[in-house]
Amino acid sequence: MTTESAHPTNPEADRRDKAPGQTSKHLTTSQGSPLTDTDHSLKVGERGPILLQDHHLREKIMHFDHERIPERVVHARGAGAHGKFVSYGNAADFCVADFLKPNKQTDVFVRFSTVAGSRGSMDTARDTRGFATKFYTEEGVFDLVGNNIPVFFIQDGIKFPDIVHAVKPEPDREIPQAQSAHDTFWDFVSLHTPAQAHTMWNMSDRGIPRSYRMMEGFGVHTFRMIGPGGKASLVKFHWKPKLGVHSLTWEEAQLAAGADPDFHRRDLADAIDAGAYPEWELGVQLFEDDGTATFQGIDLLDPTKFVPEELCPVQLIGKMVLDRNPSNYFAETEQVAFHPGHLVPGIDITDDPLLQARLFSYLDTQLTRLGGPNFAQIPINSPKNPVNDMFRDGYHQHNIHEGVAPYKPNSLDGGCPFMAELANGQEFPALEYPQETAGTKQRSEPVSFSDHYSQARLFYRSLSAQERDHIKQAYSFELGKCADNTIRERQVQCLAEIDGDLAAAVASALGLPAPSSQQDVEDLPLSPVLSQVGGTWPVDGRQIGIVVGLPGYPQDKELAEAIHAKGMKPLIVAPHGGKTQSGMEIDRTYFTTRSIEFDALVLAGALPPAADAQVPLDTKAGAGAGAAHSADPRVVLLIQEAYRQSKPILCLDEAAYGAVNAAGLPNGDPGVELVDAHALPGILEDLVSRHRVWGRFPAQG
Ligand code: HDE
Repeated sequence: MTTESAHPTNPEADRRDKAPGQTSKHLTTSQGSPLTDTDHSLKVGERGPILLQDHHLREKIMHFDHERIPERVVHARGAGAHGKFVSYGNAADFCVADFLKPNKQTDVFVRFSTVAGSRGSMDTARDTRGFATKFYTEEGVFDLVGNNIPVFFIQDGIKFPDIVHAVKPEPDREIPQAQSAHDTFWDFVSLHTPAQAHTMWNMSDRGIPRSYRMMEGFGVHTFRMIGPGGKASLVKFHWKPKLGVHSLTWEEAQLAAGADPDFHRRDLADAIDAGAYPEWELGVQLFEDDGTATFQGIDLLDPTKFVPEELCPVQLIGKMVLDRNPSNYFAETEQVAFHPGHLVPGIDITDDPLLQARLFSYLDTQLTRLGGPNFAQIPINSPKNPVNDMFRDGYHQHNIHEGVAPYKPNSLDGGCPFMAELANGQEFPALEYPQETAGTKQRSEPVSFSDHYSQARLFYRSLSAQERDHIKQAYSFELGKCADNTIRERQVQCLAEIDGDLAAAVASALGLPAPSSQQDVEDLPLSPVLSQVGGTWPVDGRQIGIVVGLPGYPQDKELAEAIHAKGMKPLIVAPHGGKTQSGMEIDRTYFTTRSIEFDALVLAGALPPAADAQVPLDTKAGAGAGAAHSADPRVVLLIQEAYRQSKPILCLDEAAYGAVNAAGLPNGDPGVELVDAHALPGILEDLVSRHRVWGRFPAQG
């Protein structure tokens, strides 16, 4: 077999040829026999029939017929990336895990996902997002399988099939896909009120993230960390995104669902390709393990509760950077198998009844999904440290084990493998913390799990007026899609327990009477840190549409370079494809573009109607109806949408400002400005760093 390069000018193709399963320079059967024709089946004469003896045909079709595996029951739609985690070292004070030692670097693979939709559903559904991280540590794999929302729908794992059946498409017609806006979901959550806090987060802007790169992550459950000397602490895990928490508007989410269903998947891959590597810091909230599993009245074993950062600050213990896209979606992102029980010495579980049920589910589901018990041998799941597990045989066994005694104790294999010992003869810390447990077997829940509303109220009231408006709209939309009036009324009653003003606004949108609260819900101190409004964040990889007419804006090259120098990604939008007069590649045309692609618009020069600005050729041309003919109606639509989505719109000259006038925007609104070309990059950076022009619309409530 030769090893010389088959593709001297194409190293990528060369690399692929050397991947397992691609080592031959020419096409072969799966058994390695050379193939000279894969275009014609073996027939009697030119016009058939086909012969059963055509092995290549049968093998090719057989393999194709079995290319699919069952999608995940939940979290089926996802996107992944490889990266590195570097520990700051400060966690070594309370956790003996090796990967948390100072400056230790660990490979990671992360998979982000939506929960409800099928594998082919749109990315921008209103939903919780999964945030699952696999750390390939030297002491084995540690999986942190969390979400972008710190609270969960249910308190006990036995309710998981109920909530998932309720949110999935209704079973008679299998609609709607990837949406909670339907009767069965609201039926369940309005009856099973522990779900109200999570539902409130879903209806907030957190339910429609702008990007996976701009989401927080949470371990949700309380975990236990074991420190030096065996001292235990309780912890809650947090991921803090470098780019801040940022969300779509509902209009953007809906537009993207049609115009670019791969919106988040593309954003993640593009950012990594462009070198704008997504970053998060890992943090923990640390609580004393005093046997009560309670912190300031919050039951730490109740996964529908979170601990506000104002009460217990997050200590940052390391940084994760995602710097490599997967080479093959199926092999890596689809086959990766996370498990909350994949733990390393120093990190243990607690008695959270949701977490405990998960420990069963994630092994069990792989038997069906990955076809047997050997899924840990699939490369993406394999630990990167040496393994010696004494498990044998089973479907898809790839290892050729040696020895005759895969049992313990044995003498025939010399007693191997031995129990784990550290180099200095000390034992590894035990995987399990020696916790005393006693009690009566019973099916019940503690009284501390019975408050279902106070944290939903705390979350809602901690947000800005604009964010609260979005929540009112989200409930009005979702419940407006329910057909059963009893369900709507019951949910609006739940809202009345949370906030009277919210309940009244949603009731009015639905044409229902505003209910009054029937319970005495506690007013907890607010947590302003929950709001997305008010901060400034790096602008890395944010997309700026530079809209030009043709032949183009004379300084478009300098402008694009200046925007790029600030870390943002300029995209030239012009009437048709090709290049502008200065030689700039045109990235989008008026025909192909949509507002969701941009975080801000720069309008350069006059933007008159292009030749194809006709409704029969481009329906978007009809959307600007009524606008003056001084600007292309597709550009007018772009401006109007960007305006509603509270994005900056900067004009480089009076001619460009004409398009703003044609769009009917009020003069002098925040973030709609005529600016000098030299000042533009700085002004743009400042506006984009605030995520949105929050002051554009007066808040309703
Ligand atoms: Fe999961 N969950 N889950 N879950 N979950 C799965 O495991 C399950 C729960 C979460 O990108 C499945 O391998 C039960 C909480 C993420 O591959 C399945 C219960 C949280 C992912 C499963 C829960 C999560 C999953 C589907 C209640 C947030 C995607 C395929 C006891 C802390 C991981 C698979 C990925 C995936 C079951 C509760 C997050 C069916 C039974 C709480 C991020 O095993």
